[in-house]
This record gives sequence, structure tokens and C-alpha cells, in this order.
Amino acid sequence: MNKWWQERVFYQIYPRSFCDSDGDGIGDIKGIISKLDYLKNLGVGALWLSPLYRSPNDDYGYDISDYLDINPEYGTMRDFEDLLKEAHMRDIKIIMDLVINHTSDEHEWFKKSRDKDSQYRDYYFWRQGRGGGKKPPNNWTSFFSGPAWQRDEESGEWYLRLFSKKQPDLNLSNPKVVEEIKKILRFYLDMGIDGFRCDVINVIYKTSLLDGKNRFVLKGLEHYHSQEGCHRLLKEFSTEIFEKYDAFTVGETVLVSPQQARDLTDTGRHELNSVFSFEHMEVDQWLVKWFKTKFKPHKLYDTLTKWQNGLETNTVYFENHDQPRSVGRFGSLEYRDLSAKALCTLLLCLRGIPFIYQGQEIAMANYPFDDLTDFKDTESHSVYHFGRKLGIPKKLMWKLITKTSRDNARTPVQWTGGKNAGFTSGTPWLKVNPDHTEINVEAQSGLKSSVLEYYRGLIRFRNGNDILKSGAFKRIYDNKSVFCFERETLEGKLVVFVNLTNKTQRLKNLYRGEAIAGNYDDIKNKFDELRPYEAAIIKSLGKQ
Ligand code: TEU
Repeated sequence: MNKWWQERVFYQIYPRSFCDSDGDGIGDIKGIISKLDYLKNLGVGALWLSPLYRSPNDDYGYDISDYLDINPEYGTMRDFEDLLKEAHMRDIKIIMDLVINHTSDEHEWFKKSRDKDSQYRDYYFWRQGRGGGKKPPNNWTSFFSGPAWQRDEESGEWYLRLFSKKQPDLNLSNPKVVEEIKKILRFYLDMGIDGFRCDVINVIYKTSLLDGKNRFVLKGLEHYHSQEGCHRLLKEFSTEIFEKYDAFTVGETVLVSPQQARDLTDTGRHELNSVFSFEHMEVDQWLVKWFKTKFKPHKLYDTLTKWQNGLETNTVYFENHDQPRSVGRFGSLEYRDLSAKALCTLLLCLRGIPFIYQGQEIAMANYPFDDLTDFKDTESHSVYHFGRKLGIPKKLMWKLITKTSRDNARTPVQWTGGKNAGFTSGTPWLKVNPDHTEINVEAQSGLKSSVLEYYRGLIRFRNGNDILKSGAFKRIYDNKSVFCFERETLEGKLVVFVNLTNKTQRLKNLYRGEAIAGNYDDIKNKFDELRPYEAAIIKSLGKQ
């Protein structure tokens, strides 16, 4: 028997950019409630909400100053309860973001921990610097570039922060911190939420603070990545809490191999239900995400195949709030509709839990930035300035951040072609993409040929189709440019064809079957070639 989370299509909401109900330019909970019917109609069965907690917004909610309260910009706890109720009434589940690697430096715990004698001192990693206190305690580097330590002028000591300087890392080897986290988990599960997306969960436990090996990025990784202490903690959370509430968990796991992912998700281990892995998001990167290389479709196909075969419960995603938009990345803006639909076919036909990111269903694209002040994301600024300090020319740094900035994913959702894309009646916190006049929900709703209706159709098909929900995956190799695979149960077999190139590609064999779906107008029932960005599903009648 499948669990509820194996049956549903998930949809990620980045609340700040989803829908603003009160005209302050910032998305909010009431805005989300107003779009629940839209989401239901899309066929979505569960929502992942990026953080709604109180936060000074250095990293827009991923720096939490009070876990047990809602950021007033988004509404109140009462609003959140309403959202839960309204979503559940529509049979939509809700999972929240759980950020426990770090808090905000404005969290009460951290403020108190600045005092050396406070019982909160040991909630974080406070250490003496080296070189007479002037240099960081070790050589670790941050996910957002530069050293992973910050000096506190007052006490002269340093604190660890793997992300921004306003995100001090929590010390999870302190049992008091673990108890605090359990309180938070119970608080929201008692309220009725259905699970958690666990932020950077595989780096939460620091086994030692010794210097890291010499690597180009993320020095120190071997001391905190996939540690035994992390497994121990997850098992504790899971057996004491998650399993008691039948809560679903998906861990964001940076830099994991299939084996490391299995170690977190194998049912016998009682840790997490699933993970977000990143390898397929690295196929167009050289070394780190800021250095992009040309996208080669076969690399994506190969990586996806590796994970399809390597892990029992996969998640499938091409976008989230940290990644540039997929249509111009793995698809093509010249073939915007076709390639967005091809990616949709892949997303919904692979084995595992599909996650759609807000706006993906209408093929929203990257933002045409033209000034550094357009960027709101702390990462874009720190990477830009870090690169400049290293002497990398302005032009190159500009190119790197415009292509890769997380703000590409965070521009407001384009609901209409009107003012501010219908996102807000005020001034949006982040600029709206000018292409909203053409690319928007209103224009695509009810338009049979639109990307939105293609998503709607395929989600509905998947919701009612056991082969897509539970069937085995097998890749059928044809050539480097196309991805063909089967999904099969005892009841039958579906064959899925995807061409992520702008050329017609010939297949080695002729495949025939009953046509189920396709992104070209003439849905075919036999294939010996695939047109540019063509994608199709047939019910197999075998090879001929
Ligand atoms: O992301 C973790 C993470 O690894 C990212 O920082 C990633 O390296 C980067 O975004 C790639 O551009 C999570 C959240 O999803 C992200 O929004 C937070 O900023 C981060 O954790 C810290 O909480």
C-alpha cells in the first residue's frame, strides 16, 4: 500500500513571492488561501511552504528569529491555522520548512549566547580565533563564499556560520538544543501539519572543528557532512516524533551520493522518508554552480537514470527557490512552450515524488537583471563581492550571478498580464518579470495549447494512474539526445519519450502503442523519430 505522499504531486510555495493579499508588495498567507482553488484545480495534492516563521529576512525566512511565531509580513498564527484548515478541506496536505542547522543572529537564544556565562553559550559554536584572535578558529568556508566564521566584536570570539553571517549554526550535540527542536516539531505537528522539508539536513551535525582538507569550495565539509551524529539525531526525531504523527519528511541533502541518500531513507533506518539530491542540478555546472557550462541533455538523462535506479524513493524536481528557472536552462526559450511541456512530461513520468515549483507550471523564466540593486538575495551579493575581491572582472561576475542568482526563481508569480502581474496592488518586493504581459496564469487558463493546461492534464492523468505512481523504471537507450524509458507494473507498461534538443532525432526502433499524451498537436501512436523538444507517452504494444 502506498503512503499518501507516494500518491500525490507536490507544489512548492515561496510565500514572499506567491500572492499578496494586502498590497504591501509581499506575498502572504491570505494570498495563499486565495489560490487554494487554483492549486486544487491544478491537481496538486500537497504543498511545501518555504519558511513562514518570524525572521529578519537576511536569507528571507531561512534565518529564523522565532520558530513558534509567524512572520507578521505573512500574517498571524491564526491565518496559518486557517490555511491549514482550508487546505485540508480540499484534501491538500501541507509540509513546512524546518531550518535547524542555524537560527537568525536575532533569535533570543543567539542574543543570550553572546554572553560567555549564559546557558545559551553552548547552543552555538563560539570559539577563540587563531593568531591572537584575529583569524578564524579553523579554515572552513561558507556555502555563501568566504570564511565560515564571524567575529563578535564585543566578546572577541568567533561563531560558526556555514551560511550568512546572520545565520549562526546551532550546536546539535547539545541535548538542550535537541529538546528545543523537538518542541518545535511537536508544536506544528499538534497543530495538524503533515510533515517537514528539512533544510540542509545532512550537514547539521559537526563531529569536530578541526581544519578541513584542502578543497576549492566548502573546506571543512568532511567534518560535518553525513556524520554519524546526524543519522543518530534523525533517528531520534523520527522514532520519537515523525512516526508517531505519521509525518512525511523530505531532507534537503547537499552533495549526496545515492548510497548516502539510501543511508538516510532506507525504511529500516527510521530517519527520513525521502531526500532532495542535487546531482542532476549540477549537470550544467563546472566545479560550482556559479560556473555554468553548456547544458548537454545526455548528462541530465544519465544522472536521472542513476538516481532512478539507485534509490527506492526518489523525489523529482527541476526547480526550487534556489535554482534558476528550468525552461531556459534544460529547455529553450526559443521553444518555450514545447520545452516546458517536455520537462513537465519528464517530471511527472519519472519514478518518485514530483515537486513543482511555483510558476513552473506556466513556464516562468529567469529575470533580465540590469543592475546590481535588482538583486535581493544575500548569496548573489556575497558571491559577487567575493569574486570581485579575488580580482575576477566585473563583466564575468555579472554574467555569473545573472545566470545563477536565486532571485531568478523568486520574482513574483505571474497571475495576470496586468499591473504587477496581479501579484500585488502595491510595489512588489522583488521586480516582476516584464514578460508577464504574455506569460501568466490568466492567459493560459482554459487555453488548450498552454503549458498550464498541459501540466493540469498530466497531473490529473498521473493522479489516476498506478503505473506512473508505482511502476518500475527502465531506461531504453536510443541515442544521446533523447531519453526514452518505460514504467511498468503487472497491469501494463507506459513508454515515455523526451527530446531535449532543438533537432529532430531518429530512434533506433519503431515504437507503437496507444497514444496517451504529447506536446505536439498531433499526438502520435508510433515513433521512429522525435521532433525538437518533443515529448510523448504511449501505452506500450511492444517494439516492431
Ligand atoms: O539551501 C542549502 C544550500 O545548499 C544552498 O545554499 C545552495 O548551496 C545554494 O542555494 C545554491 O545556490 C538551503 C535553502 O534552500 C536556502 O534557501 C537557504 O539559503 C540555505 O539552505 C540556508 O538555510
